[in-house]
Amino acid sequence: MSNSNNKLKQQSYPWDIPAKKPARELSAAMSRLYDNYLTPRPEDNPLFTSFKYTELTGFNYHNNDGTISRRDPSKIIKVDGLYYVWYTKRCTQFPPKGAQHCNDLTPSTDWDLSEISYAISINGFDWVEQGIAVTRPKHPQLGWRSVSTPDILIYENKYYLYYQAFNEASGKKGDHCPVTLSVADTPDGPWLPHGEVIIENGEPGNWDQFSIHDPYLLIYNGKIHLYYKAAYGDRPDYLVGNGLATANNPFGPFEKHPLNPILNSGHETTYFPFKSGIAALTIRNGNESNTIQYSPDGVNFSIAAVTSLMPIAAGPYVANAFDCASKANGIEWGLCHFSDKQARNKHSFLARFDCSLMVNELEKELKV
Ligand code: AAL
Repeated sequence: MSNSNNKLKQQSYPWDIPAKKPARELSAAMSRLYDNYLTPRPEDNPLFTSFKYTELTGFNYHNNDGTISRRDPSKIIKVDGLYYVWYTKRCTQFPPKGAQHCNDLTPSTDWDLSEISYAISINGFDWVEQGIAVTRPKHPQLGWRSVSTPDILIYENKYYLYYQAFNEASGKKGDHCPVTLSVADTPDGPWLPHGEVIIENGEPGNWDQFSIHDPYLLIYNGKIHLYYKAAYGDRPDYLVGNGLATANNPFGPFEKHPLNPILNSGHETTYFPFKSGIAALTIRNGNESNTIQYSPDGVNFSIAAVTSLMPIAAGPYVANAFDCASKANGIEWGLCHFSDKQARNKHSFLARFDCSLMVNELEKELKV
């Protein structure tokens, strides 16, 4: 390291933090600094980051009367040099009015009466909305009331969109819905709905008995991994867990992991291959909100870093989402949503986040 770098490091720390846990007795705080995080210095911790946000072009930010909403972006994929993202799009005559006052034209929540739209970009800042990928099917087919919160899987040259499918307005009994999927030969569709529930809710009394939300797909060690969220209790302080179900075929059967839930906190799901394991953004809800977690096996997660102002419903660009053995490892940007929650104009809009969660070059070369 050059002298000037040394000087900078010395200046940024009032005392020296050795890389290895010292042999002497330590306070609880100093002891967990070595035990609970990837490295004691945040600057050396590849899973420590802050986040910055940028407005996007192409999404008509200025229609703020609550009748148009874009939220819950999928992870981003790159096909033939173009970035693709899918997201919940609501375009209704009226803004959401709650479960008591909703009807065929008036949504209950921001994601009621929604469809799944998609957009493309060459730089991740300027997007061109392409239109609806998955429409609401006719009553009483699965998802007739709303389809929302998509994520993408590429498997053996086909594209699979997984999403929430509501058969009643969200909020009537709870935010209850299962997950289904549509399949296409190209990212531009046409999308053929499978029409069936792809993961069953848990048995009565189980943590995931009411909903399977936020499907998030990776291929890890040759298996399709579908991370999901389930929640119980009342918003906003309700309990949230994330679970894992795996399959050898995009249509299932998906087997829920016996250790579920595998995260005790978090809300929308954001996962990515990191080193030889899987990392997760644990964004809000729960004792471990505002943390970035790492698991060596995709199942047993520990806190790797604590951070703040995390992207809501983050859909990162994950270069190796379907090939965990690839050299590109980590995430640097993605899309997320912000919500305006005022009763008269409830809606959400997409924005870009940037962060620094890449395995560093040296580690990549050493294949840590
Ligand atoms: C989001 C997601 C799911 C929920 C709702 C829309 O933040 O967790 O998609 O159902 O809220």
